[in-house]
Amino acid sequence: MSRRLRLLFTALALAALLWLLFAAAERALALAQRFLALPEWLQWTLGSVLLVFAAAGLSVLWWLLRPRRRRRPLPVPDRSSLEQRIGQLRERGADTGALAAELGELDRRRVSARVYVALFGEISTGKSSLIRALAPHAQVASDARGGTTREVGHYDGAFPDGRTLVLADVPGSREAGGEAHETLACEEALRAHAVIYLCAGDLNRSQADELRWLADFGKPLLLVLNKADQWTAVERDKLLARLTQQSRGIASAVLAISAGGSERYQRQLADGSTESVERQRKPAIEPLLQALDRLTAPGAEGLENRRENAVLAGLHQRTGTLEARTRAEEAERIVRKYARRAIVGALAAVAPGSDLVIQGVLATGLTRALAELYGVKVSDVQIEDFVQQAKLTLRTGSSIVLAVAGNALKAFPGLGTLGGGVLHAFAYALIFDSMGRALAASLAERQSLDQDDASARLKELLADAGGTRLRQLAALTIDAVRDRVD
Ligand SMILES: Nc1nc2c(ncn2[C@@H]2O[C@H](COP(=O)(O)OP(=O)(O)OP(=O)(O)O)[C@@H](O)[C@H]2O)c(=O)[nH]1
Ligand SMILES: [Mg+2]
Repeated sequence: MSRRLRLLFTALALAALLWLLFAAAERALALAQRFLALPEWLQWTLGSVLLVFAAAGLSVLWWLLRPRRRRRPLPVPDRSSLEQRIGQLRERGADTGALAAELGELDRRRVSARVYVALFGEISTGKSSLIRALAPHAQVASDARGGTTREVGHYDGAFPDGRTLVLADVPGSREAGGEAHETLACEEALRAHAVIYLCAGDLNRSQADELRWLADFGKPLLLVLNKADQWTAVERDKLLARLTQQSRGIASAVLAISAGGSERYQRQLADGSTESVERQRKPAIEPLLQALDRLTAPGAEGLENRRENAVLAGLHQRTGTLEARTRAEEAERIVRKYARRAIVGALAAVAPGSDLVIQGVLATGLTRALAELYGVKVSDVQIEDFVQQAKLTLRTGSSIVLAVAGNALKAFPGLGTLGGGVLHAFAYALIFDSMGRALAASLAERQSLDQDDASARLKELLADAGGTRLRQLAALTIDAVRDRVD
């Protein structure tokens, strides 16, 4: 229902409710004198009726105004801008091999003009067993132990009418410690024209999330309840009804099948002994074949656009992640460079107060370098303001910095042996490292030079005496001092 229409309904409902309340009030006033004269049971009845009316009005209002989650389509970049971003990353030394390979696979599949269908679902839901049922000649391993499938496998399948398709078996999700396998499965699902989402019961929260994730990429989806042989007809229908409700607006069809799988039973032998035998259950997948036939009816060409969009949207996210990581690594290099310069500057400053001058210049340089890295335009005035504010923060926080530096001298004995001025130099290393990290984090998140946000982060970092960071800074200080002595 559109928002305007909902507002109109709300207004009408409100007017009706008001009218009801006024009418009731007026009536109540008019009846007030007579009301007192009425017997008590009649007074109660009248009151109850009014209450019921008010409750009904409120529930209608709630139904009209209740919050609804709207699906927003994921951003799909155009191919050339994506290639440009990947090229820039390559120039900056990032490993873009996987992203380029994904683009290559996108083209390869388009040219092959074959329909790709990926199976997807939690471990042990019967994906590999279903592959075996759909492609009887495929050599696929299936096992009661979760996490049997470790990589993506492709198998040739065929519809009863002879139309062919490529089936992708993927590792199951939600395996403890199986994040890398899960990523493989997700990427393969995006590359397919359609996805069969397998479950073996009601959807839990993470399964519902997965299904929604696939739908957000515009994947044509079938939600398939496998192992239907384990349920009675009544139970199965109840489960299907629940799954239909859980996947409304997401799955093209919801159906139940038995992929088969294997079962063990005890066989009686002629000599009276028994042996355990494994046999394949007979698959019952007719409804799936029909639904899949309908879903893939447009053919590879007809489904290609949606597939390409999903792959590009996935690549957009992966490229974004790599961009953020590459930038963060570059930011760290910049921060380390300036922290080192600050140490050297602090050791070199002899005239009282001259270190402040040097450090002011360095702070300006650090701010400018980081802003440039994050592509944030900042004026000289903004930088000057920020450095001034950072100095203010440091003035109030200098006792904390000196305390941390003092502790570091004790904790890292190498520092203490270097003699005078080292405490001072280490304090500056800590200040510049904190300032750089605070600024980088703020620029990455806000895409602007937000002084308050960066200062708040700086305060936090100055007081954070985390072990590894201090150890790195101690090593940096020791290096810088030794270099100076040599
Ligand atoms: N009862 C019953 N069991 C089934 C059915 N299909 C598969 N199974 C059993 O379910 C278990 C897991 O089957 P797999 O095909 O290995 O499941 P998978 O989803 O590929 O598992 P992973 O590769 O670990 O993600 C096996 O013990 C199968 O025998 C079915 O239709 N009914
Ligand atoms: Mg498997």
